[in-house]
Amino acid sequence: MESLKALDKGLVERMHEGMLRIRLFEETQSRLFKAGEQEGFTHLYLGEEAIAVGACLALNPDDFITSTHRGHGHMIAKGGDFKKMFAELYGRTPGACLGRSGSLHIADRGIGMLGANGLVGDGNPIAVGAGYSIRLRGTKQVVASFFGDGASNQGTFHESLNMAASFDLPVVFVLENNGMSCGTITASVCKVLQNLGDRAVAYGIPGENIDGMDVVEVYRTVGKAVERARAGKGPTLVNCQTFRHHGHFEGDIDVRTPQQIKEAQSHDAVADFEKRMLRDGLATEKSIRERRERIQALVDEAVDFARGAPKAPAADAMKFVYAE
Ligand SMILES: Cc1ncc(C[n+]2csc(CCOP(=O)(O)OP(=O)(O)O)c2C)c(N)n1
Repeated sequence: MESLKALDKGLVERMHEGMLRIRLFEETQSRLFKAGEQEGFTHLYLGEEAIAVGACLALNPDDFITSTHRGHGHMIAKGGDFKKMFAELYGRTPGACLGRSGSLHIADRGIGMLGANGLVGDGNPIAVGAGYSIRLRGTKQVVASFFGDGASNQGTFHESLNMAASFDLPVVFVLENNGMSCGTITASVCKVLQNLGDRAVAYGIPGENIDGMDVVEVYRTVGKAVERARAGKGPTLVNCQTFRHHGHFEGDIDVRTPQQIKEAQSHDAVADFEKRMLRDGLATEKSIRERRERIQALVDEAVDFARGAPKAPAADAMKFVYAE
């Protein structure tokens, strides 16, 4: 793999830090959820870390993202706060959405995270709306919309890309192509799975097909698309090939064979990046271990905070449903 030496050392460290933040948060979340500590569902981002981190490092703090049912990774990469996130997953009042959303609709407008989404494919029209608001307000912001290969077969994909392209809106469509849509192997319902970026041709916009396991490739490709969007030249579609390490949600019956799961888990964006850092003299075993320990301590502190926080009161459930 390409040397990391040509990159700024600080950038390499932010890439590693970002992916580890997601990895350790999600591994912990997997354990807690399976132990029955939280209600509802949780869909993990494990394995796909390089996409959220590479894409969000190409954004500015005041840019926006829209997310999916697998949204924790996106939120962390955009600067999400562990305490607010775990409190949300536990349904507690200091949560990012006051404990009302749980995992599936977690959002934080303060960092430009417009929301995870229980409806597959519905982040894209929200991103187009945000892009339109940027146009109306005359700012130089950009929106990155994350969505899956399953979502790319929804009608909202066509409507969103067509509208964003027609109006040259500042949106980057980041397709996370893990080849699965719940228990459906997407290749069985889609003939162009490996090259979903080619669908951009239908909208007259650039399309890319890249290795979503390489944080550097994601950063560069999304970076180019962000620059184009910021310059008023319109949207880009970036298809990132990736692997999800766990089942569709925690506790489901993974339809993949043990062999397929092993194969998926053998592709590891974090471990590969660490090997490159060691090879290129940008980290030592010790510095990697210390970074892991530091981040894990922050995760554990956030879990303790969430466990000890008050539950969102059921009597308030209807509050904030309508703007007052
Ligand atoms: C509109 C809608 N249809 C169906 C579902 C059920 N569902 C939840 S996740 C999912 C698969 C999504 O696959 P993909 O977009 O590839 O994302 P991934 O889970 O692979 O990250 C489906 C069909 C839903 N939540 N919303």
